[in-house]
This record gives sequence, C-alpha cells and structure tokens, in this order.
Amino acid sequence: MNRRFIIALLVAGSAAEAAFALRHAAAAPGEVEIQASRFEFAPATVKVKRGQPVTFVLTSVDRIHGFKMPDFGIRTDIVPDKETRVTITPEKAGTFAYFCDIFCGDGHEDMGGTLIVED
Ligand SMILES: [Cu+2]
Repeated sequence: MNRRFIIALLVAGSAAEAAFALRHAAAAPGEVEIQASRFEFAPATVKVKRGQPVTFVLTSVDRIHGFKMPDFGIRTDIVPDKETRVTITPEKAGTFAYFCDIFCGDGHEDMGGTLIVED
C-alpha cells in the first residue's frame, strides 16, 4: 500500500465514524429524548437533577400527541417528523407526572410517565 492510499483510508474511516456518531448521537448534556407513540412515552421514567436545566426533546412515531407536565406549567403538542423542545429548570425535588393530553385512542388515558427530580 502506498502512503496516499493509507491516508485516504484513514480519512474515509474517520468520516464514516463521524457520520455514525451523528446518526447515533446520545442526547446532548442537559437533553432528554422522549418518544411518544400510542399509548406510551419512552422512557416512561426520567430522572433529572434539581436546579439543572433540562430540555425535553419530544418526538412522535405515529400521530400527534400532547405532552403535559402540570407541576412545571408546561404543555405542548408532539407532532410526527418534528422535534419539539421544552426546557425546564426543576427547583423542587420529588416525583411529578407527565401525560398525553390529546385524545389518541383507546389507551390514551394510560399514556403517561414520571419525572423524578433528585437533590
Ligand atoms: Cu393521548
């Protein structure tokens, strides 16, 4: 192998790795991805730290859902093929509910999750 070929391989390798990393990027620090589908949120339990801003990155795989977290005064639609971002800074520790507030079918009433804010 000549040197130019080896360099080309190295460059191609790192580009492929970069592309892979982009496609499979973990949520950025301070971000939590939550995926909505009939009739659940994944994850259904999210742990965050008190006093640290957290951005929920919300997506839906099927239809429009709602995301409501009354204790923090937030609600938004979650629309398919779109990322919806909501940021809170939880100043109180405890366990708080979030749920879908757009009727989405037979299991809608059970579509919810739990936010745990730890000290
Ligand atoms: Cu629903």
